[in-house]
Amino acid sequence: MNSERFRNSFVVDSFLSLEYTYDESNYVIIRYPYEHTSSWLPGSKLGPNSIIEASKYLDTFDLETGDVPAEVGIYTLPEIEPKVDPLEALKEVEELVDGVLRDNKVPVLLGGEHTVSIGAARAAKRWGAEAFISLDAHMDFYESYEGSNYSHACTSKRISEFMRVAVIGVRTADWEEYENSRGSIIVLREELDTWKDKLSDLLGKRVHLSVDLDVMDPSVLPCLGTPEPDGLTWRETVSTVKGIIENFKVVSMDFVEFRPCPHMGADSLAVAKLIYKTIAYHSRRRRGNLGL
Ligand SMILES: [Mn+2]
Repeated sequence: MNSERFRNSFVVDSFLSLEYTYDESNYVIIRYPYEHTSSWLPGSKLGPNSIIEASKYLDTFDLETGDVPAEVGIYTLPEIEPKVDPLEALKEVEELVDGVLRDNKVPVLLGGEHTVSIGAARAAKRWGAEAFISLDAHMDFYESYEGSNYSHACTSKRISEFMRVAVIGVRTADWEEYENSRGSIIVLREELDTWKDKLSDLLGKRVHLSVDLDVMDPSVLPCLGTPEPDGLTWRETVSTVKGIIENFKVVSMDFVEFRPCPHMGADSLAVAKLIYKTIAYHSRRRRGNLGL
């Protein structure tokens, strides 16, 4: 579907300003700035374009891997105006992610709020993903929140109804969430070093990776929608993502809940760099024929 819609087009307003066509690319950035249930500080709808803008100032050479990961081809889909109704929005996200997977490419979804991950996880499941691995300060295990079953605070709960869920980096929860998370894997922030043990029965499986950027400490990303102290450092976040890429078959991924600070570039650049590093690790594993 996507290849027909976007064949031979390229987007100047693209990640790293790359001009690969859709057909030439192995990774596809999907911007879906859905934001309708933010409970505290709004602005995550501004996240995707702020990330794209900052990405233009990244070096394409990756010092750590010695690669130019951009050479795998990264295509940025034209901007999409999200649907207002959550069910319609999730359906649209599911179709977009599914279309990219059908074309044998890796979807990289940029939210918007965490709700969009539900659509991505549904599509990933169609392509064999058995688990949803989320990095998040919050459990997102509410049955319903502020009158909505599709609030950002219900994401893990909704997904747990059709797929295994693991949330890494948790440092706050309501009692209801704590109860609802029984049967899922929760790795508290202070247990970060043990995440691989806690996820041991899922190792090697096909998964969807979701990064709620509030997993990071507010000193790194100060303007999050729902900031929470004692977060992961930049280095802890990158190394955890790297570990997940190396120990699972990540079929699709998303980066959500980033709310850029006005007049600040460091935060958007940090997120853009995290995404680029993730693609670097993933493409290296993919090239190594490790079954992705
Ligand atoms: Mn969160």
